[in-house]
Amino acid sequence: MLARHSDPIVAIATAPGRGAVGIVRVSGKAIGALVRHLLGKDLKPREASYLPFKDAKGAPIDHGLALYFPGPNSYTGEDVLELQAHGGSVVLQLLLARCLEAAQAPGADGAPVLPGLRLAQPGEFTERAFLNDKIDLAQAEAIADLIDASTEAAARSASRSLSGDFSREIGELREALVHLRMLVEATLDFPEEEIDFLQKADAYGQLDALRDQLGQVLARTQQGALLREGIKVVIAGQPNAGKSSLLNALAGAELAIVTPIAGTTRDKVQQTIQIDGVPLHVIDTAGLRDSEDEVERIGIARAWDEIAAADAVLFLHDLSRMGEAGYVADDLEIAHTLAERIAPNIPVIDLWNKTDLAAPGAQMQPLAPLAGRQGSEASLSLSARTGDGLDAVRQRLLQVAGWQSAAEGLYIARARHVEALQAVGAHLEEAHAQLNVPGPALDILAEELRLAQTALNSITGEFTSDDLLGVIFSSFCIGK
Ligand SMILES: Nc1nc2c(ncn2[C@@H]2O[C@H](COP(=O)(O)OP(=O)(O)OP(=O)(O)O)[C@@H](O)[C@H]2O)c(=O)[nH]1
Ligand SMILES: [Mg+2]
Repeated sequence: MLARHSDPIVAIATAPGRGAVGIVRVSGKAIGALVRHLLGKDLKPREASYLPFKDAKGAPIDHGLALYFPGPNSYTGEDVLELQAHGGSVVLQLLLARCLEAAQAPGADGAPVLPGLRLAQPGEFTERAFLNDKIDLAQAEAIADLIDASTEAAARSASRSLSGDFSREIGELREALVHLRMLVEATLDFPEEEIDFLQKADAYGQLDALRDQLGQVLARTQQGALLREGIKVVIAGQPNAGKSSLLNALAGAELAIVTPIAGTTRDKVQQTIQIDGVPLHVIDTAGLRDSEDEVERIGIARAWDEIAAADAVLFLHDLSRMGEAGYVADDLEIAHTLAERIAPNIPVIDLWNKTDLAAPGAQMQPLAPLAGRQGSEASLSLSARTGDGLDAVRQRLLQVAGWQSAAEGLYIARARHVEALQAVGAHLEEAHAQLNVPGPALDILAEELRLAQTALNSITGEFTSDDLLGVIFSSFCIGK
């Protein structure tokens, strides 16, 4: 543990601004002396006391409630003091300064009351809770996700992860893995009985069951990560196809400028929308064409950059112009470039816009260079102007994002968790391959299983590097 992990810390725990109540929170290994110095008496554990909060000269800064939670029965696992005052920024700043000052004041023995008390860094209270085994790393992340949740589905799922649903599934996987490792390690010690022993103990069946179980957890974790992180959807197509109109229709607001002038959009316009609680980061881009205009050319280059980084592309066509040979040829050229520039696993959804203007029987054929790609299965038509067909677009987006349904019992997860589970899967596949050749190399098998466990452990934070902890906790708000 680093030295900074043992300093006593203090912070304003409530959001900045005006509020009925504001909280200053202190955490440290032994803060009883600070409590006495600040409040003039000892506090009963976990009982609210209504008191004046006085400055160094004895004049009250405010009156409020003080709560004392001696460790380990506290949020951080250390002694925690909470001062609940009125929620004004000046009052809380004064209280915070008073705590820091009181900590430096000489106590009965002449030494400072609470040496080393300092302002907490973002997430440091929760980091303490993790380091003191109050919660694991996945639960700590769920606290941040609960605070950041922007939809009911995200909040409920974060709450489930926080209460340990996700960690429990990881724990069950770990148990099964440890059991299998014990078998293999034991066999290593008695090589003459090797294969027989593994067969009798059904190591094969255990590994298969473990792979199945991992597959299910991975599928649920991917749903949880989708709920938290969403996907990036780029709207692309020729000028005037109605890209900006589509963004506005999806967002339900006039975000991007719409005009009949081809080349209206230059810079990208981005908006996060929610469909079924899944966040979709939708980006409207400049219409794709050969242009002499310097500004438009830069806009088009940016559009291609966005397309290259998309998780899904909405390729918009103008139904009212499908009769123009030149228009169709240009669409085909864009389709060729799209097929070249984006990975084959990125879905491209063809959308035929302006159904309200379309000639009856207008062509809606998927473009050949993109045929066979996910998203191109069936054509979709809509009118960004009237909103006709928009729901089907939303459903198709959810489908290509891989969203199953707003199933009950979903827990929130992060891309980091998905990657860790995929690494576990890769090691289990290696182990499976080893076990299924004649005369398996048991030491390689054992090593693959060990690596699988290391990857699994990184989710809940056993043996996680300090760098990773820094990244995770620095994204919290101060005072949490
Ligand atoms: N009738 C009809 N007109 C539409 C529809 N969608 C867009 N338009 C019109 O088409 C014109 C171009 O729309 P935009 O949304 O600006 O098109 P864009 O693809 O963003 O164009 P650029 O920004 O120039 O690339 C505007 O006059 C829109 O009102 C539709 O579904 N029906
Ligand atoms: Mg536009």
